[in-house]
This record gives sequence, C-alpha cells and structure tokens, in this order.
Amino acid sequence: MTYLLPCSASALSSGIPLNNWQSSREEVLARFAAISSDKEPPLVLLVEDDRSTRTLLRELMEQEGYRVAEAEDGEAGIEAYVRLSPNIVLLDAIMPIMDGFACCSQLQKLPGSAQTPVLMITALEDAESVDRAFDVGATDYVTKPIHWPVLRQRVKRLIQQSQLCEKLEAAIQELQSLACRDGLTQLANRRLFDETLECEWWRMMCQSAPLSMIMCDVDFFKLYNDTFGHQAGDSCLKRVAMALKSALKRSGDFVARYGGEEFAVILPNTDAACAVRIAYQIRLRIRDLQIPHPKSKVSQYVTLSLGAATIVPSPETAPENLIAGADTALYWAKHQGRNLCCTQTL
Ligand code: GH3
Ligand code: MG
Ligand code: MG
Ligand code: MG
Repeated sequence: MTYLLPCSASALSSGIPLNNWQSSREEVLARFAAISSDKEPPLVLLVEDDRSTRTLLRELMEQEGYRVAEAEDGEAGIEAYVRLSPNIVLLDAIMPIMDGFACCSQLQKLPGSAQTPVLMITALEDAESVDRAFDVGATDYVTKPIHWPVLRQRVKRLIQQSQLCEKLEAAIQELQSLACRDGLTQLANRRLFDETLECEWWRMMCQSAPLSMIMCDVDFFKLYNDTFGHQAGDSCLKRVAMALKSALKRSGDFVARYGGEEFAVILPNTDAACAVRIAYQIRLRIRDLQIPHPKSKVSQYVTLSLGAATIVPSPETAPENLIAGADTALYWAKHQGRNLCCTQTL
C-alpha cells in the first residue's frame, strides 16, 4: 500500500476582526478567494485490488497533476480515507476482504464524506450493479475497460464540483455567523439576542428555573461623544463590550449589543440575588477600565447603569415581560442617580 502525505486542509479560522458590514463582506470574499486558490493539487485515493490497473490509474492521475494514494481493498481504502482526507475516491467494485459497494456505504458514514465524490470503476455493467452503486452513495460510475479520456474529464469535473460545494458551504457559514454578530463590538446582535431569549425562555419554563436579564446602559454617553468625538465613542463601546463579556463566567451566560450604547445580558438558571452579584461584577469590570469621561456627572470615568429582572417563565408570561422588567429597573437606576444597579423580581 502506498500513501502520499495528506494535503493540509484549507484553514478556515473562525472569528474574523471586522469593523463594519462592508469590511465583513470583503473579509468573506477574500476568504472565499483564498480557498479558491488552494495551492496543493487535489489528492486522489485509488482503491483497486488489481495492481496493473492501479499502476495505470496512478500514472494517468499523476499526469493530470494530482497527488495519488493507493489502497488494495475496501478496508484499507477506508483507513486511507480517514488518514488522508482525499478530494476524490476512485473505487473498484469487486475486491477481496471488502468490496467497493460495502466500502462506499461505510465511507458515507464518515464525517465530511458528503463533500468527497466517489467514482466507481467496474466491469459490472448490469442495471442492478449500477443502481446498487448509486444506492450506496457513489457519485458517478464508469465501466471497464476504462476509457481514459472520459475518466480524466469525470475526475476533473467531480473534483471541481466538490471544491465549489466546500467553498460555498464555508462562505454560507461565515455569512450566517456575521448575520448574528454586531459589526462594531463583535458581540451577538439584537437578532441573536431575540432568538437566545426565546430559546432560554422555553428551556427555563420546562425546568421551572429562574431566568434573569440585565440591561446595561452607558451613562451620559452623548456627552462622551460630544467631548471626544464619535470614533472615540466607538472605541469606548468596544472596550465596554469586552469588559461585559469578561464579566460572564458560565457557559450559558450571554451578552448582546441591544442597540446604541445599550447591552443586554441573559442569565439562565440565575435567581435575583445571583443576577445582582453578576451586575456588580460588570460594574467592577467597567470601573477597572478607567475610561476618562470628564463631562459625566457621576464619575470621572465611564460608568454603566444597570437594570436586572428575574422571572420563572410560565405559559402566562412572555419574554417581553422580562425585557420590560429589566427596562423598568434600568429606568429606576438612571433616576436614582446612575452608576448603579436596580432590580425587579417578576
Ligand atoms: P443616559 O445616561 O441617560 O443614558 O444618557 P446618554 O447620553 O447615554 O443617553 P442618550 O440616549 O441621550 O444618548 C445616547 C448616545 O449614544 C447618543 C448616540 O449618539 C450614542 N450612540 C449610540 N450608538 C452609538 C455608536 O454606535 N457609536 C457612538 N460613538 N455613539 C453611539
Ligand atoms: Mg477488482
Ligand atoms: Mg440609552
Ligand atoms: Mg446612555
């Protein structure tokens, strides 16, 4: 059995620094182009028991500029597939130990197999064999004796199609993730906030557990912009967002940019006392940032007012009740002087 080294997968790192929607779009297109110009030639895995056919196939594939790995039966083919993640599998139907049909069927169960075409090469021409090949997941089928010009074109087309599908899938995933992110702060946006709240609402209702929310609003932020300009205001919001995120320790805790200079925190399985403690942690984090705000009437630094509300969700209430409760508590915090947290238990 001969293996060539596996190609390094086109690395799609998650999370890209984005300042606004326009640059997000450019990032996605740049990434798409980067995947498109993948430098390494595609890897073809030949699974064929007949040595002379294997040699001929290898020569043809190498002439086409592909890298080639070989396996001599179905079992070895699966093992090579898992180790090497080829771009295409050329699979003989009749082989000892595990035939091509069983091998193809097993391959379909492996992660990522949906993107990897399997081209079956066989002397079997009867309708039943052809149907069986497609039933077990073959992408295409060619018969022996091999018509080399046809095989060349089939392989080329199948690889192109699968690479295109892969790129599209990566781009779609990236766009989906961007659609839920706030461009300025990189926090979840309002849309994801709404979905998360709805989801946690139902989850907590099923568990009869408390759900808390904290609304946070930057104090005198208009004056901050007036003093330092809008861009400095943007940087301030980014730092506040990071501080908010760092104050949340549990995996279910969630923070979003609710709008403007307002942020919303969702805390599943959290009672009122615990929500107050988290609000306190948030205030400490913001205080530690020490962002100068000379025009503020409550501090020399940027501060937040916070409104916390807690509810055990029930069929008689709705997520909007929790939002309204946190809003009301925030309103009290503003009216009682700002830079503090008020709470409401519903
Ligand atoms: P309060 O303490 O009562 O909350 O006062 P405030 O000045 O923070 O509240 P107000 O609603 O009067 O003003 C909010 C300001 O937030 C006005 C708006 O320009 C600013 N703002 C909202 N979104 C952004 C943003 O994305 N970037 C910047 N730089 N400013 C923003
Ligand atoms: Mg054979
Ligand atoms: Mg506000
Ligand atoms: Mg404000």
